[in-house]
Amino acid sequence: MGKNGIARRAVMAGAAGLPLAFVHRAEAASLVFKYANNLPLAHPMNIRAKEAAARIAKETDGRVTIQIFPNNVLGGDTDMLSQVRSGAIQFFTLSGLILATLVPVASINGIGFAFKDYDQVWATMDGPLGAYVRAAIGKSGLLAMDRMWDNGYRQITASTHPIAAPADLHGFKIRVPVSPLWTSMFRALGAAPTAINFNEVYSALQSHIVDGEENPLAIIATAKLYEVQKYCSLTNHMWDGFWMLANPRAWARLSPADQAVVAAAWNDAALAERADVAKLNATLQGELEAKGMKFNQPDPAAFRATLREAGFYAEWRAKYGAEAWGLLEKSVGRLA
Ligand code: X2X
Repeated sequence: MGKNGIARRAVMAGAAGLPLAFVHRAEAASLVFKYANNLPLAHPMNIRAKEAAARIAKETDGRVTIQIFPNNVLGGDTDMLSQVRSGAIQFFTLSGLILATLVPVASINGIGFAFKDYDQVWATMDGPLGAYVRAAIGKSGLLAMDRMWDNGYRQITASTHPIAAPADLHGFKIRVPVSPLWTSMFRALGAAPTAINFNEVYSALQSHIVDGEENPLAIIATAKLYEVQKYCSLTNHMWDGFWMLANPRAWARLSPADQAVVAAAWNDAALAERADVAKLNATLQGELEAKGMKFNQPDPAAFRATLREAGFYAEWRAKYGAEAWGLLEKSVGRLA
């Protein structure tokens, strides 16, 4: 009998007889969870996630191993959303706006020009509106950790011209992420948006399938979008953040104590990442200018007025419903 035969017999005997050593090993075996995301390794999200993974391994005595799959190596966002729902991946950070393809209210933080500053953002998303959205995510069959991770205030980049006023957006071929809110907002501003997952953005810009896109400075820098974009207009047109999503069946395989360790590690990492991104966004303009990007700072009032006149706020208030909209306005003041 060859080596394979012996190995097969050993496995079968183990399964049937369950000798003590075998059971012991099985109990000690680490649960290996995949965490996937859409951002480059250099982005603070991946830096802090790596630290969290090390903390989780240490504080669970090796019972939980997190493998990180950055930079869309497991697919685009809409694909990874299917994977975390099916359990093919166990953790996934996703923009609330894209998650809205499954949980409609999750895009509410992206309403145009809603948040005056970061203090207002975090008071809202760590407060009642965040809890409301998390509950909706829970009902949809996914689990969201308490703390959102910062993506940031979004800015418009272009290869063709700076965006200084709403008229500069007329007919502008702009990539937006896959999300009804994004498409609706840029249509209301008069642009011609195309929904494209982030893993295809660089090449779409390079080949001029679109002339522009919009993202926070930390992404424009770490994903090297400055290589294929000339202008950056500091529109701050919406705030975007990521929910750390877990597959609930995978989560249920953890003991309550290990769940607490994993949740604390992800939530603390989110807080550290928020500070990193805020710092980066304050300093990156100079770096991007040195790489050749031209910056301008438009007055947001005209963009807001265009959205209002197009019925954008009224339309989305009706979509989200009075309760969610009320929670948002309680934090940020009247929008429509
Ligand atoms: O797709 C984008 O533009 C990104 C990376 O900002 C999001 O995750 C929404």
